Amino acid sequence: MRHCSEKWLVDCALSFNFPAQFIRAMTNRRKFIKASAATGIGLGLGAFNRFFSQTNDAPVAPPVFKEGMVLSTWDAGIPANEAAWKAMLAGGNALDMAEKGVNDTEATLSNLTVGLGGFPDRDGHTTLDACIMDSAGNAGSVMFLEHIKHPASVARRVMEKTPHVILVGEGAYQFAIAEGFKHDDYVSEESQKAWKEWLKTSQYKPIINIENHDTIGLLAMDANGDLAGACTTSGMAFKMRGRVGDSPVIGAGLYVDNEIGAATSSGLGEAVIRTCGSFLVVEMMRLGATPQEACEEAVNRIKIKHSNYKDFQVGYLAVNKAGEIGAFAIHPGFTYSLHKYGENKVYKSKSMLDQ
Ligand code: SD4
Repeated sequence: MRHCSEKWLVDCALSFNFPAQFIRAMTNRRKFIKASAATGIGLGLGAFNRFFSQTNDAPVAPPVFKEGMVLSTWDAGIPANEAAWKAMLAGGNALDMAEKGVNDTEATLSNLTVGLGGFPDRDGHTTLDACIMDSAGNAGSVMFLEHIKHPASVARRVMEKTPHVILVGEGAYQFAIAEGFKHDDYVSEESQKAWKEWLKTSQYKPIINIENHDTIGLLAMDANGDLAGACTTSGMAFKMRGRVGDSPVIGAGLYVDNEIGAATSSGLGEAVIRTCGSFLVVEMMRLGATPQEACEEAVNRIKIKHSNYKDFQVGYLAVNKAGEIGAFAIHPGFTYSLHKYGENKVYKSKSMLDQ
């Protein structure tokens, strides 16, 4: 059995470019775990303990949260959380909760960032991206899908009924129709009007927290403590035709590992894709970070890799198996909705630029 010395840990962390405060936290945690293993405590550190279960440290069983909870992006997450909760009360598992939750947002045609009411691309067409992951690590995704009301449900069918993970464009549409989804020609007057206004300058520049920020990433934990997630969007307003952001990209806009936790994102997808954001958050939790620390590190990674990071917004949400959550964004203004302990409320995320 290999023993991980503290020096080995620090060397690894340095080679992964972890910030100093994280390395400190990691080594402190290790000391804490050694002490807590002796006394039988170790709350909130299940993932870390599992990481070190190959060492001489005694593993401590993770305190899995089993009361059910839902965490989703922005204020628009409130009705989605409610729908997810209903799915759980009706006997659904985490995957059903995730799908039904985001379906509610997709059906809200006044939402200008999700579903068929979403802002169009620069050619005037609304194109939809979505993905879903279950607690077994299965994943499904659709990208650049048009005329289908519930892309997240199509993503679930891709996951459950095909040998693939991703279907795009025409192929995704054909698959949806073959699966019984209806062609829908809905066009939002409001988003068409905004597009015509945009055409006057044709300037593609995300406006932080203002231009379409209601993409829904939803993380669900059922009464068994199992995790699943879904993310669905019409993407950045007035994007180039064919552009796909982070939301349907497994590991970018969403990642679920039922052993550890789950994460999702909203904001400028390109920055999230470049840094494998949601995967990074989950992997940081695997190494012992709290969900909050993990979200902060993912935002920090964006800062390190983007000299223009002040010009755009990205926000992350995360949950671990203990039901602890994290939320962090580049700018103030990122909000999230949390359904836990019988309450469904909006909270303001902390952010890098108001610290
Ligand atoms: C994208 N991340 O397509 C999405 C946009 C978004 O709230 O999150 N808007 O890049």
